[in-house]
Amino acid sequence: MSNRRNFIKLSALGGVALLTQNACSSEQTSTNEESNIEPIIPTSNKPIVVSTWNHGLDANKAAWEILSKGGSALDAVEAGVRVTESDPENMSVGLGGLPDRDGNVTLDACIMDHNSKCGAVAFLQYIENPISVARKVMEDTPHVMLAGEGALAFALDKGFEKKNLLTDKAKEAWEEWLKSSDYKPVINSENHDTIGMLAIDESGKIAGACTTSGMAYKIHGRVGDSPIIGAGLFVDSEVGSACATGVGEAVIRTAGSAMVVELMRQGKTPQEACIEVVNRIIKKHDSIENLQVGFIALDKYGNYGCHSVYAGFNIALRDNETENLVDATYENEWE
Ligand code: SD4
Repeated sequence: MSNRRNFIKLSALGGVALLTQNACSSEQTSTNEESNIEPIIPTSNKPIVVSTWNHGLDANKAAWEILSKGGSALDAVEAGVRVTESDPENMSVGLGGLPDRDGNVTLDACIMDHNSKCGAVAFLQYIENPISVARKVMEDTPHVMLAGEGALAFALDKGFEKKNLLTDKAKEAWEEWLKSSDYKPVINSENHDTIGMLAIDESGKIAGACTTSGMAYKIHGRVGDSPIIGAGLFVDSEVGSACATGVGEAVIRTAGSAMVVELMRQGKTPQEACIEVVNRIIKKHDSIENLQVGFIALDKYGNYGCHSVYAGFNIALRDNETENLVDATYENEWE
């Protein structure tokens, strides 16, 4: 394992961050074995929104529009990730997402609020904004998840438009892939991926959302972690929230996001909790070749952390002081 990091340095990411445990930064390094992390100081940094990858910057803008006017975290995360879903240039979420190996764009999404209410859709086709369908599942049904054709029928019944989500660019990429049809789903070595978003609003309420087109060229019907409450996303207002990006199978095996939140409940900082779950994932796999997974955690005070198996993961942060990208700490460099 190359470039293993050995300590955490806290650094200032704006005035408020000086007082918090926000431990991700390009200059910061970490491991779960040794750390000099200090106790959490409840700064109540709110409102705040954090989301995965570069595309999180635009998504955060939409979320901030709502948060900065006193709107709810739930509305903010839905509006935020819808931006990424509707961006045809983004090839890993919503419209323009890379298809499965048979050429179908199939989408997974979930949303969760401060009351532990949640909704999800899995293996949904033809709907540009699956996060909004997930919210309808949460609000208009007694259920948590709808999948496949049933989810599509529900969405159409709720007035969502049916449309072709396979853009020319994604189709060309798929046709190129078909030439080899090499079934080796590799994700995350590039700097764009699933969007997971966590927010706290002015009133202190927490919500999260997660949405993806999943692994490119996957087997038709494959569902990842992103629509699974506890895997791709988890919110518990007593503690905080977490979301995941990367190889969904590895996240599901460790109940990743729920585990991050539980570790925070036991007293770990958001950063320590992310590091611990990343290391559990590493430990449980014989090989971590191409096994990128990254977590973001946000505690109820607005302290955040982020950590990944490999370098390259970053998060977008927006609060009253800051609007920027923050590099996650990590365990390994790509070979
Ligand atoms: C999945 N976790 O479907 C999602 C996709 C992702 O990096 O985040 N890819 O497994």
